[in-house]
Amino acid sequence: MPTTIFNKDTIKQSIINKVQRHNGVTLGEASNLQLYKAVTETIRDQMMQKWMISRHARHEAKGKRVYYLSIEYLLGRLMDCNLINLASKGVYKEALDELGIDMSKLMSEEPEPALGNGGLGRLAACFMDSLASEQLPAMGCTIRYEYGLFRQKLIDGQQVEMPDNWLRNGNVWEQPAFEDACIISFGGRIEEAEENGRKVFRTVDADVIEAVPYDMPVVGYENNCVNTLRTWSARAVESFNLRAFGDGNHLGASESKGLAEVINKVLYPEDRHYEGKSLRLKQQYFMVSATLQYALKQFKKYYGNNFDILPDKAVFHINDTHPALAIPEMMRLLIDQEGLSWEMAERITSRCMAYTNHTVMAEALEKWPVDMMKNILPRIFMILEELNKRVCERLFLSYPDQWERIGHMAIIGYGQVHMANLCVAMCYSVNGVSQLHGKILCDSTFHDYYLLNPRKFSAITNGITHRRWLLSANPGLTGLLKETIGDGFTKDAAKLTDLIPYADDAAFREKFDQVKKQNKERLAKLIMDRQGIKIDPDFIFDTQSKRLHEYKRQLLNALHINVLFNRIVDDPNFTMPPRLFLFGAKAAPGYWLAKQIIRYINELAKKIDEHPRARTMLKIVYIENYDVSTAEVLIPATEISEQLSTAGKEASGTGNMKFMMNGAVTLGTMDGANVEIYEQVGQENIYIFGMRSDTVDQLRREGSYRPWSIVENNAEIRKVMNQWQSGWILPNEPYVMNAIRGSLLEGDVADPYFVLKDFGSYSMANMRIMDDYQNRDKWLKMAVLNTATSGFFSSDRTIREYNEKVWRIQKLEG
Ligand code: 26V
Repeated sequence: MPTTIFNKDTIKQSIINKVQRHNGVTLGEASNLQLYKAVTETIRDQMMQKWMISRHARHEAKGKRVYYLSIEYLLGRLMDCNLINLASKGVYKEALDELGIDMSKLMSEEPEPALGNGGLGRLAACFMDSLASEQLPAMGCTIRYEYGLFRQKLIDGQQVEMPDNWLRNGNVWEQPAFEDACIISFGGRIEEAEENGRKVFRTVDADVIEAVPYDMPVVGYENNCVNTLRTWSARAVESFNLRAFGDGNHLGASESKGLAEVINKVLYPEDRHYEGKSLRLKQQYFMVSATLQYALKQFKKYYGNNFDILPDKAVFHINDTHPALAIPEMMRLLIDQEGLSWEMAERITSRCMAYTNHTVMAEALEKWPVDMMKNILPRIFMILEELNKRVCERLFLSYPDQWERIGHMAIIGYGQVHMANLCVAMCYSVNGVSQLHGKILCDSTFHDYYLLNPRKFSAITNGITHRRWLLSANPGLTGLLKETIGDGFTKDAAKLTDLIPYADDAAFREKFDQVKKQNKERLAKLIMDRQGIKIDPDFIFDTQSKRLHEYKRQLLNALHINVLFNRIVDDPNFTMPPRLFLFGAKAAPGYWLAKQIIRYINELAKKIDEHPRARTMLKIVYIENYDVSTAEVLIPATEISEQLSTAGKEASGTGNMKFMMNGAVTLGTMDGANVEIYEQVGQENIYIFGMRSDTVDQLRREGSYRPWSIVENNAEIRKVMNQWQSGWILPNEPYVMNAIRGSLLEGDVADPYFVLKDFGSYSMANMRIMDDYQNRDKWLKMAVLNTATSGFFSSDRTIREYNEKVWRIQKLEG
């Protein structure tokens, strides 16, 4: 097929043409936004061409494809990463320079699609990049939220949430695919009838809406694979339009304008408590039903009704339980629409569904009230009941008379539909996201299922795309690495180990340090521009950035800073290397205590700034609105990476990997992927503190932990507790610090995350890290070795592991 060549001259011409045709202005008159559109549309043209070629190649190959179902994709800006993957950054830079356009300014015009909360959504985005780079045919599927995660403002040190209207100026990277629109029904009644001697079910009087896909191309790194991220948007169906669908199932359906308007309006900002909100259930079903209808339509185009081979052609990956309704929905489509028997449908469904768990926090495991499920999705609920009956019958054979055990494993029990049990019972693969997390799933969370079928379970350690988190975010380090070890690592992150010998090369260490210095200055500028706060690039940059959550223990960090402050104030001879503590974290809007912790950190920052000696050694900056774009500047500037979660609670963590890759040294617990960072980098290049997860469990089981006794035995902690009580901070709102103190010392379960218990060990690790920082050779060597051994954490490796262990799809050649 004829293709367009994109070289410097055609790129320049395309940009000039676009501003003329679309905006009726010359290049000189065009606004930044107009220029941004013209440039990104040119890039898009280039991607479109590849997309078409790639689609043809995929259709020819007729291979298996993964549908990665995720309620969140935390994409971040796309312009730079797309250029990098197209291998076109250089030529666009030249073209733009010649046109007198500042490329980095244009990049900052792009609104970031924040269609996710944190780790889970960002992982899905990294996976899309790696799937294309590994040339594996995949479609990511999610919701086209009109409002992404809220924007965080800090007003008087408090979080205030603002809407994130990211689509306001359009989204150049997406393309509607109206031809794949489909109908989704909610509510209604089920009518049973006989057809050709077979019992059939019809939903009548349902509310129906239409799902319309918007597709975003995902380009592989320097290859010809372009996958699709499909985001579903809702629109109201007109009744005449509905008849045109000619679908008997929807007869007597009513239009539902209201629902269409709200269903994809906003991303839920919760990342903690599961809450049985009916709109959320509708969002989940909406996305899942649309995706499966499309997938079956595609399948039938090639293979007709030969559904037996569906598991050889498609695998549906359920990213946490949020898309778990894919299981009963696939059953519904196969039985009600395709006329398969229950047994056939169940066998096929269970052979094409795989599940990843991302949290063991009990309160985050989704359980929907039976009544809600029955009302909103009556047919799905019938299927769940039948599935539950059959699953429990089978469990009874393995665990005769063990009703309590079966009750905990059941899909429906105690008036709720248990989504994790649904996934574990019905998927052919269940995995955790780090080795420790995988072990916890087998040993405790899903232990009874594990005993029945151990081979179903695995652990696949998370990863990050080094293209965004190294090549794009840290061009300085990338340049230095290329001149030192060649550019092999850009294709294969494992080659970063070629850097190991350079840890002993003083001249190289010096250059490495220079890059860090420049990145610190870049961050200092961002903080000045955004928040008007001046920071000194000669301070140690120490960062904790992640969602705000008690188990992640930002409070441990803050408590320790408070102690350092007291040491300085109480002892005029006390000195320490000047250290900047950076925090970046959003709290779920309804998570009151988390929001108070934000206030505490900000009030502590003020206290430090007010003290003439403390401020020469300490500084806190709470970075407003921590998002992907901010992380891309923050992480390369960081020297100490704080990973403080209570052992056993953080499934993996992925920020930890990004910091490591950018040469930060980890100060952390033996939790999640920190354990594997420790194994890769070696014990002398990481600072580990705190209880191990087995000790944490034991202490909790014994119920013997008394945080008070720690306060009694530790004068420094006692002093802080007294400050909190005395009104030293927020004197007019004593309940704030009282609540924080109460969470550590009062109630049924005081200090549930062992902040006080781990404090001593954390404090000692901090002393070691400060000593070592002053030994420049030692420190820089550690920093270099962190980058050099981070290749394992490339999501390319993770994706290859998923493919070997779970999906088994064929790579596209070329
Ligand atoms: C929890 C909930 C609870 C119910 C309401 C909706 C909702 C939405 C998100 C979450 C967050 C829990 C899942 C999650 O983000 N887990 C994180 O996944 C990362 C990628 O595997 C992993 O690195 C983090 O350790 C893990 O916390």
